Amino acid sequence: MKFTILTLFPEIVKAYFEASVMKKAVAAGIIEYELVNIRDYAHDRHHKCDDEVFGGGAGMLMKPEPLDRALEAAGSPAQRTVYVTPSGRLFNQKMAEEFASGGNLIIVCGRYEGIDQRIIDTRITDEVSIGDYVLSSGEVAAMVLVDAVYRLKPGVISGESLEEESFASGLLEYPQYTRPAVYDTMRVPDVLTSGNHAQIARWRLKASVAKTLAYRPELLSKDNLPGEVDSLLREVIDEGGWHEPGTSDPGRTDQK
Ligand code: 6GU
Repeated sequence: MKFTILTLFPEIVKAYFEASVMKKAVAAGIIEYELVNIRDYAHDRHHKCDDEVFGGGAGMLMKPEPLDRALEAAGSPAQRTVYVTPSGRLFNQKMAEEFASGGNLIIVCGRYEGIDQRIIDTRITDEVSIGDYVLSSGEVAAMVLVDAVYRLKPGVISGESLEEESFASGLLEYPQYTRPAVYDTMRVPDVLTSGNHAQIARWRLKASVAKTLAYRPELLSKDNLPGEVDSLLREVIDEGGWHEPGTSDPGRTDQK
């Protein structure tokens, strides 16, 4: 799968593709990428890419001509072309899965107040926002989108890891612990060191339910949840719910 990123600041995005898990996926040929500097398609003497907004108002907009030429060269709109913008459709795991199972992606990063609507009308297939907050530009949002998508491609991450994580089951992921079993007087819950796999699975599901109830209660009304969720939810509520970070923890042996 190839990601073509159109940006005025390719250097922001470059480091992301050249490190860690992404670097390995590129070396393995699972992922290809191309960073296109939109400014290379601005043909005037000053390589101008922005201009004032018709109708007035603060801020500048990205001009249509350089973007249009850069997108034409990249293969848009025949190829799926995403514009990352706070006024787009809210990104989620389901969209990440859909992008991952589709073809190559072109991603446009906006700067300033955004891009000319005529480019959206003619070249953009998807407008995507990564959340209800405003970023200074699209590069970070583009990296969020790419990251959520590429890790779902076969061979990047183990299938088991993908199945266990938050959202795969419709619930937030349960707490996890590694050695030492007692750290600074805090004990790992006994059940996790018991070797009883049925009890461990139950503890994890219950902890997932408790955490989801505390942080994302709206997720509990979905109808794709594991069958035991209802009864575990009742237990969680009876027992007082989730312990927030920094408050008393059932694994602790003291009250520090
Ligand atoms: Cl995709 N871009 C920008 N600039 N800000 C955002 C966003 C995208 N998603 C949420 N905030």
